Amino acid sequence: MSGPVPVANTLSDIYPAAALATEAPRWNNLVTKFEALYGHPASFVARSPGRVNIIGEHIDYSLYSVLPMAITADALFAVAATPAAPDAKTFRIRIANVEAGKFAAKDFEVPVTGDVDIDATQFEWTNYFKSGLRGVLQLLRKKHGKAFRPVNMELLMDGNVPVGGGLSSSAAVVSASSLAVMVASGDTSVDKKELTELAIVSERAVGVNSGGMDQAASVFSEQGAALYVSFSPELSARPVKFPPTSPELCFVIVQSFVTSNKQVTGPIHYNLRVVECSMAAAYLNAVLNPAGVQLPEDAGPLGISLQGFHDTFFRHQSGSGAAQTLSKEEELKKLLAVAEATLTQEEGYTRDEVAAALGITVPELKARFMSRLPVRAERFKLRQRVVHVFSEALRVLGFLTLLERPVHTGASDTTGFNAQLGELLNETQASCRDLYECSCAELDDICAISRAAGAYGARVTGAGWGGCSVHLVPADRVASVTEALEREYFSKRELTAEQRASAVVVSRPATGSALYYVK
Ligand code: NG1
Ligand code: MG
Repeated sequence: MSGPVPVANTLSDIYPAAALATEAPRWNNLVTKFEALYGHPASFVARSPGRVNIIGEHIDYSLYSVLPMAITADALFAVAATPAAPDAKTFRIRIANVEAGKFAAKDFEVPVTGDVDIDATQFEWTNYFKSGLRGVLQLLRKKHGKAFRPVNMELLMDGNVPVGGGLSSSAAVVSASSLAVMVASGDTSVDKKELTELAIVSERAVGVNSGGMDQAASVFSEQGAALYVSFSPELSARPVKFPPTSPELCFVIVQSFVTSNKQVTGPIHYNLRVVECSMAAAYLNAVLNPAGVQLPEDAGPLGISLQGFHDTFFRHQSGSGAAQTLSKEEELKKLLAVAEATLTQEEGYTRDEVAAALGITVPELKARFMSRLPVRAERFKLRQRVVHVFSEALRVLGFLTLLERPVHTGASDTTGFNAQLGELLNETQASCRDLYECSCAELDDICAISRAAGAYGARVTGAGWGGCSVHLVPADRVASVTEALEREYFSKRELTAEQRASAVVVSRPATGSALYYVK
């Protein structure tokens, strides 16, 4: 389902009816402020939303399918472009934020043939824009060669995805920035797949070995549907509608207000998990596949993935005569058993042990897995990580099957359909807590409080170690879940009024990236 990013004619092409009362003034403010700031109107607005992941956590970078949905909160860029002088050595970017007090306007020149300077060690609000800009320039130079001339751009941003809360404000900004720069540069029909791939690579350039779920969800999502995103054999996405259920199912997003910043904790959390999964793929390949088999180079952040091992493993199995076609579920179940029998060390594996299994030296191991971004660990818990990945990939398939072939169709939930969806979420939470170790005490508490107050299921969403959680709640229990969280969690923390207001949000699946031409 690729194709160009849609052009919206009215805001109701983008937002659900309930959101229009707040979105219309927000957009008016954006274009009015643009004109006041730059002295002429914007020509278009590029928009990309945040996302919440429903199920499929920490498996995108192992190239297993995931099921996120876009939320209404988004990043908007109002844009005007003018051609740079034909002999100009640089072009000029002026960028500002509607929250001028919080984010200072920036004005910078970029060499027409050179690169965009980004200091990833500095927290600078324009870094994500710059990473999008850099990615687009590289792409357009590759596409059009010398014929490509960058343009001067004026931009005004308005973003309302909470930052650092697990809702992917970063992917929203990078996707919207990339879209803005593409269109400003004259590529007005932007292919969704191209935009997603661009945003994935651009975001990796600012210090996180991320998978591609956030950008795919931000770009491809459709209103009223979750998005089934696959990364292998190539990036693809399709909307999956939620069947009508009674009671109606609500997605409730709850903030823990525990901040976990990947730029800071990457070496012991996120980036370390990416390294562990890639090492596990290499380890399983070395131990289980015939001697000499190399894992294929793929779109995983470190170039090999558990999905790559998965494919080679079954290719060699069927090659050995035991040809038998297994469903995806059966393959994953088999891999789960094989991995548990192979990776027996609960305490983890040292560098020496992994290197020995791969038949390489420790310096070679470091160069291959730990040179791109630093990680800190004495032991790599390959068994726990792999068991999480294979079982989580199975849960995604289970969830998808439930949605696409719901047993329940009647007016009341007699078959326990909602409860089955919820149970899968709860299993994910247990796996994230015990095997992947990406939850935290506060998130565990939040999930327990919510379930006790009537949620079908609750779990950490996004990278974890803080941030957000997602809850599947029957409409008639949203109030009691909210009250319980207020009483047992939020009232015990010191929160600002702004934090209180965003602590619990009921979210409906929203639209992905869009363009709007200012009339
Ligand atoms: P967050 O931190 O919620 O944006 C991150 C990754 C995803 C995915 C999830 C875990 C980035 C930009 N995104 O999401 O690709 O791996 O963690 O499922 O790092
Ligand atoms: Mg992010």
